[in-house]
Amino acid sequence: MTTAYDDNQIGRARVRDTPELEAYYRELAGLDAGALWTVANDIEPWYPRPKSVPTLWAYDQLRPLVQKALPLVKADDAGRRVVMLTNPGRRDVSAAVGLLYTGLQIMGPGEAMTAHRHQASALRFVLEGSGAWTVVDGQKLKVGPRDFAITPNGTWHEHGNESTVAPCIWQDGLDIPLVNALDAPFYEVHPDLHQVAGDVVNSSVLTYGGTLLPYGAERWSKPYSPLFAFPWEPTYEALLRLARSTEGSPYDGVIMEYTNPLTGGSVMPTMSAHIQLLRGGQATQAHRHTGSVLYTVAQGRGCSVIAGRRFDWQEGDIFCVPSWAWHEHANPDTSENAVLFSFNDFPVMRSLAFWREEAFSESDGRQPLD
Ligand code: 1HN
Repeated sequence: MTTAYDDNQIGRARVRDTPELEAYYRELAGLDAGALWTVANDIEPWYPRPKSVPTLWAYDQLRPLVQKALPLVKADDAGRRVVMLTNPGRRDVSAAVGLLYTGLQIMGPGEAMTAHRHQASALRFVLEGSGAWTVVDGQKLKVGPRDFAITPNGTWHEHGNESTVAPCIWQDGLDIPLVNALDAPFYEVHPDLHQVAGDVVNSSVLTYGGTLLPYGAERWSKPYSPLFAFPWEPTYEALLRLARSTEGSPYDGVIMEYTNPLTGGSVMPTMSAHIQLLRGGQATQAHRHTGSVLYTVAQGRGCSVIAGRRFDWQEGDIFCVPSWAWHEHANPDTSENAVLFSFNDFPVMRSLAFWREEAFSESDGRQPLD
């Protein structure tokens, strides 16, 4: 009898090697060819088998090492002074999970980085420091702790830290491994090394950051959000308001997507981001879906069970959920909300029609290992 996911059945490749076949495979290899049935079950698994493994990067361990980079390398020599987070299964492509890259960038007081642009899209989530600024396509933005900002594909960007005393650390998220996997990377240094920024700081927040749109907004025709920054205070307030009106999702708690205000869609074509609140004492149900997610603990503490492994987290920690991994979150502290920021490749999954999701529904409530 065949069971589900058994490769020893009609419809799957089940050719046994013989000396004759092995000689044949060598002949094919000599012509840069091969027999599909030797790899078919590996390249077409029954369901996603990501190389990425669930991983947590503890901020209290990484922070001193990120700070150590400040005197060790000059920003101008490094380009960007970043400690990247590499998934043990994805070191070959510098991914933190799936085809997503993330890292912690530190800028010393008064530092400024030169401008460049690339095919990859980038996003930032600020972890500490109050002096960070960035110029995205000529627009100066000032960002503080827990603010979220985007640097869409192809936009010139540069940044710095105007504090006179404290460094700034922010998390970068990029789709670089995706762009590289598709052989589509481009990179340019700004011819003048810096952009000429407009006079109005945070102009996109002033223009598009409310619940109303400016007249004529439909003339924006770029494939990304015209709103480049999402300050923390209104974001958290929106989350608390939603929490007053709904129970939220059984899998994600009270969750909101940062969106392009003109379309309601993701802020950039390849990556989207969420903010979610887990109420004190809340434990979500497990589910899984295609698409990779990187979570950053914005506030509070809690734990997640990912593919059968438990990860305890607190503010500043970053952890990943690989595609199709069962996951559930809990905030056991009954007196405090826990808030998770996350970004993902869902727009890619959706636009390519790869999106699938499934609720975990075993009566014993324990996650299987895959
Ligand atoms: C990049 O452009 C930045 O602009 C940060 O701050 C991290 C990682 C890989 C490639 C480009 C930035 C990056 C990056």
